[in-house]
Amino acid sequence: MRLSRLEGLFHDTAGLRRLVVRDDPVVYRVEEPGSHERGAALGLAETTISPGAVAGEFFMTRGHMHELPRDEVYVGLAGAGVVLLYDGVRTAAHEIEPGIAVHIPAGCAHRTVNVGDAPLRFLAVYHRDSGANYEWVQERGMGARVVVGDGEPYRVVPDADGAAG
Ligand code: M6P
Ligand code: ZN
Repeated sequence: MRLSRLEGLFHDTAGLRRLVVRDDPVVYRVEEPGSHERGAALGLAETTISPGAVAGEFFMTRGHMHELPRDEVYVGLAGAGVVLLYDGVRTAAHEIEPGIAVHIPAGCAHRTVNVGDAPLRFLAVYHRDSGANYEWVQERGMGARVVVGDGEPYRVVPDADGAAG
């Protein structure tokens, strides 16, 4: 997923466009080993998010809400990240790192953010019939943004409007 396809999700659209003009970096990749196994109820996806930021807002996935009430589990493989969960009212932020699992309850939109200076890799175990609603997040945001910290590794700041600035 190149940065140009994430326009509207980062707060600073002008800052995003400057990076896109320069080299349109790959923000993340998703590989789905065995995703076409016949009859499988569970799917596996491995996502790698590059280190980086747009005007101080760390690189992240698009984020989605499941179409059906389905939960999901992430397990950290490498690097340091934050998983944002948003039910439309409250945002929760869970750290993800190697060997740490994060449970995503049904009914929570989810987005993963790389807060480190190395690639963040994690495994997702999901119900193959979940479906992904990206418009839900595009319209509402995630209720919070993860930005470069002031003396801390990162800060989770409330996002009042959800939309790009
Ligand atoms: C995880 C899973 C995948 C998802 C990927 C990237 O691996 O949740 O289903 O595709 O993260 O997230 P998104 O689809 O929101 O860009
Ligand atoms: Zn999902």
